Amino acid sequence: MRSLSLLLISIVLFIYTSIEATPLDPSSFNSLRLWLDTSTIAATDGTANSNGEAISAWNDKTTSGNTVADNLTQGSSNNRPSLAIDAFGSGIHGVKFARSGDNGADANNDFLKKISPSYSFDANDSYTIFMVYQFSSLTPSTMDLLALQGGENDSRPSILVDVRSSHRASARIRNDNTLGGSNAINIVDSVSQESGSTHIFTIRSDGVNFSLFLDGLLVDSGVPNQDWSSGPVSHTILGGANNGTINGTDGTIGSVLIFNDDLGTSNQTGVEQFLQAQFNLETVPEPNSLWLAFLIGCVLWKKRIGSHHQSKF
Ligand SMILES: [Ca+2]
Ligand SMILES: [Ca+2]
Ligand SMILES: [Ca+2]
Repeated sequence: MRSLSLLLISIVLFIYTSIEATPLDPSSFNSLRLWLDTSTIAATDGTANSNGEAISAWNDKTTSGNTVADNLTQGSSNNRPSLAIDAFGSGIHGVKFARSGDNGADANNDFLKKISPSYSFDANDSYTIFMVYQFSSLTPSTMDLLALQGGENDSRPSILVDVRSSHRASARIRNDNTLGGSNAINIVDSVSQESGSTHIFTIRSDGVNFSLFLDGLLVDSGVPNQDWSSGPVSHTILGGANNGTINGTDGTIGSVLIFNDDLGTSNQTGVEQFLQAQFNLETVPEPNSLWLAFLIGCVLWKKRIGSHHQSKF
């Protein structure tokens, strides 16, 4: 009986060590197209070193695969976001976006953008997007954190990572219609979030459907991509949509990663664990953790049966 228990424990340990995903450095993937990292925030004065100073660019850190520097920039002072020193822990800074008129902000939404970057997506393309976002204490209405648009205005196709109706995470794919076209908008099921909390948003598309994950947990899947008849998504805007003028963000962004393929579950978890470690976040669950729990349960049950038999004799 004891040897059987030891065998089961050995099997569990073997399976555990073989399924435990290790953090994967995003730069190890050739499909990485954009990496806005906490280390590449560029202050207007040339040195990102004081809280609240204006950010004129967030530089692309991609060093493998596509090495084109698709830096997002902002030339207008009233539209520049600000440096949030130690937003995610000691030495881990973020970019704080203010929404027009909120919290004493000026009348201009803060945003960063890149027109016609080296990557673009069409309706039947695969892609994977990660984003680290910290909710503000504000209770906002609709905010578009990341807009990959077909043009600078709202009447073109978009992939949106956004927050709707007070701290609810969502993602949308929109076709050529404007916001008013109700059947043109796919809203992935939302999950309420606490103010001040930090989360990893992940969107994965296999070229047919897209899925939204929050902190590694699936929120919704099987949402069809739209038919972008007017051309691919080709503009990247952080902090608002429609060239940054609407649905402004009020919160802090720590990282944005865009890959031009579907990373798959295992690699997705690895990148999420990388971000979790970098930004001092809660553990991203293993996809096979339920199996592990089941196997541990089997061992405990087996041991209980064993001790029951012993007391009987
Ligand atoms: Ca400075
Ligand atoms: Ca790049
Ligand atoms: Ca502003």
